[in-house]
Amino acid sequence: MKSVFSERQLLHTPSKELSDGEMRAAVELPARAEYVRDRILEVGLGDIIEPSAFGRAPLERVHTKDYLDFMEGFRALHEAAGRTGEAFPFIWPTHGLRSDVTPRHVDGLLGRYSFDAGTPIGPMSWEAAKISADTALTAAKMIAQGAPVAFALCRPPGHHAMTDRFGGYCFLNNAAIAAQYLRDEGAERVTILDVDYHHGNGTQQIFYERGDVQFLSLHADPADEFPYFLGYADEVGEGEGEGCNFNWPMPLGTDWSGWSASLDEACARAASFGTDTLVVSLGLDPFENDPISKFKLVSDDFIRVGERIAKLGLPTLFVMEGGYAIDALGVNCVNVLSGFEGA
Ligand code: OKP
Ligand code: ZN
Repeated sequence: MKSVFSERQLLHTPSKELSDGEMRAAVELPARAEYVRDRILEVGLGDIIEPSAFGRAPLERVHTKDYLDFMEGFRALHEAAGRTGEAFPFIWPTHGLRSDVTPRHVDGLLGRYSFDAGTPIGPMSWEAAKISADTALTAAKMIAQGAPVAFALCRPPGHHAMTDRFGGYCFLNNAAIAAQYLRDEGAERVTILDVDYHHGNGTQQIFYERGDVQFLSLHADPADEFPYFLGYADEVGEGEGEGCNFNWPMPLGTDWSGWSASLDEACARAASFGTDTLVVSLGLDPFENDPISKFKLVSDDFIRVGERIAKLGLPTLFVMEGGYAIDALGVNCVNVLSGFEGA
């Protein structure tokens, strides 16, 4: 299968993040993508194509214009405030504060357009995020033109990004942008299957009232794990989208037996929805040695993930999300893709 990737996605270089009461070394590092790229080349999975530029239109199908304007203008505001490194939001318009005002100061805007303090944003973050979205769109275009499968090596990841807020290391929702693009190019019923360890709150929010894009997510119980405030089993969609959103929160410590049972249920949902095109939000952080996850999948399990998804027999776009066990990331990611191709 073909993959899409650009080295410009490496321009987002977070150094630290707020974790356990300290500033610790960031985990969403450029090297993540390099390990995956190197493994693709090592096993000869297929060509790696440079993304083409799609411009703002496909981003505006998912994100608000004011959010995209903020992201585009962030670097100038950040530098005008005398900063050169990375910034962290630290105040949000929560209950009791006004959410109908847009501050001028960059710190106010950071709060308006984010939902956590765990996502360092630097001068080049927007550039990298834009190219990451272009990577998803370029791979989606291959599917729209008839390819049975394609892999978007996206980084930074996307599934936490909401219509108008960044967070969870995500700025643009690559999978959502790709899914909407596929709809606009003629797919009728798209399913996004999110296998990342963390709930894809952004993707869920974006499509929650949509009956044409189904969202299925397997993840750690949000009562115990980020993003804490979304991803529960009773979130089933609203309005036209009622019955098109399904969550499989699982206990910490879940291994292949529990996880694959949920995957089977999710695959049954994809089939009964009448899905014509599948987008997989491919997080590799359910891995047993992932530094920020408490699931127990082993490297070989990822081959089975690819095989199970292939059984759906659908045109499938894989979009990379999380996964932080850097030295195993290439193997685990390519195991899913090889498992899919070998099935
Ligand atoms: C992004 B993706 C607190 C760290 C909070 C946020 C996790 C974002 C995961 N110690 N981390 O879904 O892999
Ligand atoms: Zn994750």
